[in-house]
Amino acid sequence: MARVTQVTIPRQMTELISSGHKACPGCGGILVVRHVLRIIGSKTIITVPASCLTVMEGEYPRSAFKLPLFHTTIETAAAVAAGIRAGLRAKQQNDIHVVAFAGDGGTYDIGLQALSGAAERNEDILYVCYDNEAYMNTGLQRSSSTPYGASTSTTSSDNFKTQQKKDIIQIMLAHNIPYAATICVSYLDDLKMKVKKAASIEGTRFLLALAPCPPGWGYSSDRTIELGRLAVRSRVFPLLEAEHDKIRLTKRPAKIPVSRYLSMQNRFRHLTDQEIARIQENVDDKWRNIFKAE
Ligand SMILES: Cc1ncc(C[n+]2csc(CCOP(=O)(O)OP(=O)(O)O)c2C)c(N)n1
Ligand code: SF4
Ligand SMILES: [Mg+2]
Repeated sequence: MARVTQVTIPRQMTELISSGHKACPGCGGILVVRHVLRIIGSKTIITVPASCLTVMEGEYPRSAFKLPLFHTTIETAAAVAAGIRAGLRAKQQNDIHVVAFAGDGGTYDIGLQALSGAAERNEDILYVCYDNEAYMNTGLQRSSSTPYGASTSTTSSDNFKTQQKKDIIQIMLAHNIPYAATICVSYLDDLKMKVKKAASIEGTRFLLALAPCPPGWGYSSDRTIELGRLAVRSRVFPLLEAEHDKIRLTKRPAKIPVSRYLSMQNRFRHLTDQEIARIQENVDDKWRNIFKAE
């Protein structure tokens, strides 16, 4: 199938989301969508399951998105994207990107079955999870992406989450998909390289994007980019890519303590030094065991 490998972005098309969208100030999620679309370009159809992103787009007949967008049920972003691809194939329109943008609740939890089915069939779609680590649109409930120690509206500070964040990258790689990567809007060169690569590959491609959320995580809205950097530098959110099952780090930052990342967010402010040390240990173990790095 013909693929767009050289991504050229005509000047008037660079912004595919208009100002006047309804994201909160400092929303990391809308920045993910904005930058991915700027690189992918306007020959794109997107699916969006129930999430904050549904609200960000605006209510019918208005839309802040300058391309075709299908709102789906929260379970079906990947299935609908696969259906759109099948329709395009039937019409021999093979030069159009089909992209699903879904939250962590719609990816790690409620939409996992459809995503797994699409990945197992190696459907020709790009799936982007903007991960704000909770069900934000419905009032900050815990998801299986919420990290250990975080308080949410369903895990209060005196009863915080005690399970680890689910490793969705490993789950996706178990499907033997051709490409998976993590991205962060604080590292745009890295993001651009990965989105371009994902756009050039056929089959199911999965991008996990860290999406800091000022009201949900409890920090000032002007610090989103800084927080993304701290997530990467503290090694809480490793920037990596995997072609089939070969994982490689795309950044090896000099290590800073996880406490610098955690202390900027109210959702972790109840943690004791002992709990923070435990989180540090988990991060260190992961780097040692998976990335073979100290
Ligand atoms: C089956 C089902 N359960 C619950 C809901 C209610 N609901 C709508 S949006 C949403 C939050 C989705 O969270 P996430 O996917 O993480 O996106 P975010 O809101 O954080 O951007 C929920 C629970 C729904 N629409 N369908
Ligand atoms: S609640 Fe969080 S994810 Fe939702 S629009 Fe606001 S900043 Fe973005
Ligand atoms: Mg979420």
